[in-house]
Amino acid sequence: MIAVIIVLISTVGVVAAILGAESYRSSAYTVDLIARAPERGNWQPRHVTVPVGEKVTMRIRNVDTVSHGFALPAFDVAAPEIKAGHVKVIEFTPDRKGTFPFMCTVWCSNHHMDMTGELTVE
Ligand SMILES: [Cu+2]
Repeated sequence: MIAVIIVLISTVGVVAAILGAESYRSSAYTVDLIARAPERGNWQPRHVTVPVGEKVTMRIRNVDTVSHGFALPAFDVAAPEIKAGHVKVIEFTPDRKGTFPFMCTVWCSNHHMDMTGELTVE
């Protein structure tokens, strides 16, 4: 019993250490973005604020039943197709302040054109 507990504790320790190292490595600035067609919730959040000059890691999770795409033209970054249930990670460093649109690039529903959001760099 004690041996089991010791094994369990050391396993948890290793996992925690890996997770810790992982979050440290992408510590610059991480944004989690959920993709859904407008009638099912749209981008979540629709407004993202990041600091200028910092590397941004964006994790885009498509929790929908259809494919979506992501484009942030101002900084020339995109994830052309994110299939249902998939996650794409993109990285970029915004070098100027302002508010810039991002949008879905896959025709995902009749409301596809409303699948937009804004990135504010400050
Ligand atoms: Cu879409």
